[in-house]
Amino acid sequence: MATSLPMVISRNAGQPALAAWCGLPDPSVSALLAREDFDAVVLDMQHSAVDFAAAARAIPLIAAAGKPAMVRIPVGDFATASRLLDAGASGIIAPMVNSVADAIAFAQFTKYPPLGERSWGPHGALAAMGLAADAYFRSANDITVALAMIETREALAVIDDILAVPGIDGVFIGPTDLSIGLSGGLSMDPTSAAVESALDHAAARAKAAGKVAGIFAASGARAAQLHGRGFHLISVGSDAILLKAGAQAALQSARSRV
Ligand code: 3PY
Ligand code: MG
Repeated sequence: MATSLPMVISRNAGQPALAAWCGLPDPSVSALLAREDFDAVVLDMQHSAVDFAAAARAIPLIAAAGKPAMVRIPVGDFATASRLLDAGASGIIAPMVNSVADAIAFAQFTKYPPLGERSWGPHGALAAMGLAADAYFRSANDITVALAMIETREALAVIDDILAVPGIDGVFIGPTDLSIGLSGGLSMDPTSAAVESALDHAAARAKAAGKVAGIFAASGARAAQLHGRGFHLISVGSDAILLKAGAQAALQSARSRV
């Protein structure tokens, strides 16, 4: 059976799972990063050119590397969440889940009854997960995760209620949007004091609910700062950030005199 996020989290025994974050649409990019020492790979359909076809091609390549393939969907696009799970995604990250109603709608599309109303048709999931239909049907609600993004003042105010929604497996903090919301639109600073205290609060509430806490980190250094603060899943930069940093480092050494 393919590795699921709950398996990775339990295997890591307290150490956060580190995820690659991919917005470059060619599946070869996420397949390449899946072969590095990341614990999971996230495909971002909210703020990138990754569309459903690109995600559906990337998911089996990530699964073949033994890593859970997670996808961040566009805002409110819960029907696409179902299709991505059918394609073999191990988990869905839904941006801007700002109310209990949003969380319930998200769970409806990502969980089979009795938790939700996901419709049967896992065309790629059986191969990606290495499971027979019956085994996938029986385990899907447990091995695939629905993570609600907490990235507004409204969401933060009802985080306990969002975490309490059956079928919601955890939260994923978007620190940049959160900084915009918490400052009333005055600043964008994902490491502001207000965000720091909000993310500690969010991790503590997820722990109290016995659910997953995830967060986006813009760099390895930021991921290291977040280490040990209660997060089970931390994304590390992005494919574009890593590519740019690699290019800059290579050119710097090529131009340095030895
Ligand atoms: C945010 O920081 O708002 C995010 O959504 C991370 O990608
Ligand atoms: Mg965001």
